[in-house]
Amino acid sequence: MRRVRFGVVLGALLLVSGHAGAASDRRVEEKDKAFSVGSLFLRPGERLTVTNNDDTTHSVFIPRSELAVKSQKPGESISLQFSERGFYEVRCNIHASMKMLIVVKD
Ligand SMILES: [Cu+2]
Repeated sequence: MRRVRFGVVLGALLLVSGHAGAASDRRVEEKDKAFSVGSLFLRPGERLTVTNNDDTTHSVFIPRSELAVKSQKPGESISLQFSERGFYEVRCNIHASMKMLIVVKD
């Protein structure tokens, strides 16, 4: 009986944390010269907002894509839309160590 109860509670916790993640996944922060997540799943057509919470300028680009380099001063946000399925490496043109993988799939 105890085991069953534990299983139910654990299931509920996983569900809640999954929802919380999904709601905040469309926003990424730049802080301490790094993206706040290493990788992210998006659905085709979804937008991703990248906010610069550093005290230095960042300059986002995606190698081998048509996206122009988008510079962001401290406090500024940019919005990226991913309409095509695939893998995208988002990088910073100023800080070579900044990398984030975006996976766009249904
Ligand atoms: Cu940067």
